[in-house]
Amino acid sequence: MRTTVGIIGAGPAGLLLARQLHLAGIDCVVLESRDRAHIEARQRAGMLEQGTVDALRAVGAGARLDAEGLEHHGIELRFDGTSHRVDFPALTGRTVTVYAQTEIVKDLVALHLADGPPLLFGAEALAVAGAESGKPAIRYRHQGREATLECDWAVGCDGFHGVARAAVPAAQRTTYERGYPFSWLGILADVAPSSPELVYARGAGGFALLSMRSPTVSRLYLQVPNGTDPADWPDERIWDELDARLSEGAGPGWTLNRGPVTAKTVTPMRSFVGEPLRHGRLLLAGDAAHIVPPTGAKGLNLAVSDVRLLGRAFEALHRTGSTALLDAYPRAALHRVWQATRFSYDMTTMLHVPPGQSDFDRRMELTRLHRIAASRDAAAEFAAQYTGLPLP
Ligand code: RFL
Ligand code: PHB
Repeated sequence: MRTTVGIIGAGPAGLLLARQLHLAGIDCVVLESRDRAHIEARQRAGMLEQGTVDALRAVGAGARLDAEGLEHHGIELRFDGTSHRVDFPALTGRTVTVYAQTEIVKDLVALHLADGPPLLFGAEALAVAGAESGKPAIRYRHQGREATLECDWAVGCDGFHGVARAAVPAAQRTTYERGYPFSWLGILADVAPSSPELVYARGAGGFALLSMRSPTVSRLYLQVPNGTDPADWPDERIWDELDARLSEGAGPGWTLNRGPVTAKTVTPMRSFVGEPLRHGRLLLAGDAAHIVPPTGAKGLNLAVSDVRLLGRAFEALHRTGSTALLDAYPRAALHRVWQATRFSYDMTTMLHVPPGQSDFDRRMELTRLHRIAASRDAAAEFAAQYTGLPLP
């Protein structure tokens, strides 16, 4: 098989890039190792920046998002026995939208299958060869047989565990990485959210987050030790711990709504940036290139901003023959990636309680939170990062 742009991975990054290319009249093929049901059910992110919403609308994936997405004007921070609301429109003129990644993937897959270029499910990329030669070739296995996708450009949108990153020779790769001494236990519950906006809480016992998927479905997270087995957390224990952490600092009369838990997973936390984002005619985007801890809600938004830049760059190449925007992609993408990496790191370290934390470090965390509550400038910087920096 031959195409102009070979895309590995049908997560949000690969699907959105394919849609952008298709609308610009550029041939592409998407290879996805899993099946459709699997990628449409994978529970992940939920908070979209304005730029992400705009990008989805621009490719025709905005109808259900506009009907069902929940526009939010702020978040609440609870810490040290107090609560502070960060008002996004007042501080930045922008809002954010709650709409699950599962729904974005469903919307993009439906568009793609209706009139899009080939999207092969169960097609596992094995390796990318020839990136430096100007004729990349993606070797993949589909329906028990090995085949090759020859392309002018290969784009690795295959997530953190994908194969594309490995095509950059080790001697030319630099990896920046940091682990964290805690994980998130996340649940979905069939119960109305207990607050109209997201609540990020730093309780004495650790971090808790109250989020949502719809007016009748809550999404909640708890900081737990690394290596936690979800089986050790029966539903009652989760609700009790969420209640304890979220109630500290809540106003009088606030209660946590409890309901049937329909999903329970543990996710470790990591910051990771792999450079370069380009090797010859191979480009990397989204989780294939970088990972942030979910505290800043940036992973999905970064994946989308990477491919917005790439979509524009391929369009310019197609129209004018110039690779200037493709040449500029790594620098432009990495600027945002590092800002989001710093923000996610700050939010993570400010809101979690690592094991054995010293009294001094605890006071430093609380002092950072108190500064956001006390200073409009500090709150405005926080809000600008949370709602998303503009694309260059
Ligand atoms: P994805 O979504 O991981 O998609 C990659 C796709 O590539 C496929 N793939 C391959 N296909 C062919 N051949 C191969 N060899 C392949 N290897 C992999 C995979 O099956 C998959 O379909 O990456 P993308 O598109 O870059 O999107 C990034 C986002 O998914 C990610 O940043 C966020 O979901 C991160 N993230 C979260 N972000 C938030 O902002 N808030 C969250 O609450 C949140 N929770 C999460 C998360 C990521 C998680 N991961 C990666 C394990 C929870 C989890 C569990
Ligand atoms: C979510 O709704 O899953 C979510 C929201 C905000 C975050 C992380 C996860 O920071």
